[in-house]
Amino acid sequence: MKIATVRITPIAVSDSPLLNASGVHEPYALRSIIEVEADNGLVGLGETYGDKPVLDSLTRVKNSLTGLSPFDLTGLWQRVHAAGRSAVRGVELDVSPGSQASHADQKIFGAFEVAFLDLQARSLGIPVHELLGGAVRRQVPFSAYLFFKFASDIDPSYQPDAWGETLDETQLVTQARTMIDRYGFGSIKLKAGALDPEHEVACLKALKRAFPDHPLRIDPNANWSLDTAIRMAKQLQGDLEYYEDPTPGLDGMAALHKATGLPLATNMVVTNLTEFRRNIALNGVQIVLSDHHYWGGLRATQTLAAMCDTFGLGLSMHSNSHLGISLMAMSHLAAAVPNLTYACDTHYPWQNEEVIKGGKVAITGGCVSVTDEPGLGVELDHDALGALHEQYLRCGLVNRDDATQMRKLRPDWSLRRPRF
Ligand code: GKR
Ligand code: MG
Repeated sequence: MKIATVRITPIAVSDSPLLNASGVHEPYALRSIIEVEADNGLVGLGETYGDKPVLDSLTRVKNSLTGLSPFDLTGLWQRVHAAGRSAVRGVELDVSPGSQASHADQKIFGAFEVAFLDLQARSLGIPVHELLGGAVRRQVPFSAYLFFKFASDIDPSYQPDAWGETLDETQLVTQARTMIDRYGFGSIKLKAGALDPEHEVACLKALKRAFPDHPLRIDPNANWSLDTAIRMAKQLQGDLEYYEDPTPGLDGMAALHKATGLPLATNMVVTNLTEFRRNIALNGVQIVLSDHHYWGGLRATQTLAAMCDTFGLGLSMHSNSHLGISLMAMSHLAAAVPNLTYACDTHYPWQNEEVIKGGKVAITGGCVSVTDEPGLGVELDHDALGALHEQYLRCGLVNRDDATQMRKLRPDWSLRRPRF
């Protein structure tokens, strides 16, 4: 079996005005959909970031893959390296590690690796979780990912969303209740770093009162100074499953852990093995959020999992806005990683559109099921793909830029990190 054609299709997916430390989500989230077609007609699927630097790199690599065996992951690495790193420079959004140029090769390799693995598994008639060594769980738990947000009518460029505004305790508890009723999530993550920290902590405490049995996480994306993070920690003692990236830098996180003893988690300061090694020396964070999109694919994330196991760190999973191909890649991976014991993050409930046949993947009892269907178990809906590609061309966005979007809505807003 040899690769005959590779197709990369950029798409834009409607998104809501979700707030974070860098500003607000734009009306569309950008993704790239990858199809790797073999000479026997089988197609492997992948999904990754849709920002221009990534798209350019994917496009540069894709033609060099023709003729390669989809089992030849070493050959894939060689072709990614040969295409060179320079093309991936561009916008860097530090709440979104995938946008960092330092992860260029891992990102591009990982995007194709998922499609190669999907193709391998399809050709063997086995699911990806089996290819990865076998499932330890068939139901993969995800957490309710809550955001402060504006109502969608804040600007006509947003599609109407039924979530409404979420800026206070009551609205946040309502958002949580809707998500938990709809999807059955058993744990909650609050995206913070957007509003005043005292207010965000009061909101988290309202969640604690409303959902006393749900483990809670708060993630200010390093928008709190060390002093603020310590002050908030005193109020949060006992409320948190883990405290995710409250303050900038590995040294800051190490000082915070020393001062508070709270379990700290990150998707910002341990994003490669060099940072992993430094973290062990500093005891900065105790839980690493994996993400195959920038760790270099599914197998590299299994290596990260083994490293966490060896060094006694916890393992969870990070998410950015994504669709079902990414969700299934995350789920097959999580199914095959024994020490991934925390519910994974997912933005999936915030997206209404899909590119896979049958529409949205079901989340039931807070979990995504992995089955024995070959590969990732999903097929591309070409009509839906075409429509979302048209949307990409129409919307005119080519890079994620939450700060510029915030300034459109709040002209006096400026980006400061840490803000609080
Ligand atoms: O979508 O606004 C967002 C998130 O803040 C995302 O960009 C982060 O990368 O979810 C992520 C996180 O856990 O930091
Ligand atoms: Mg995070």
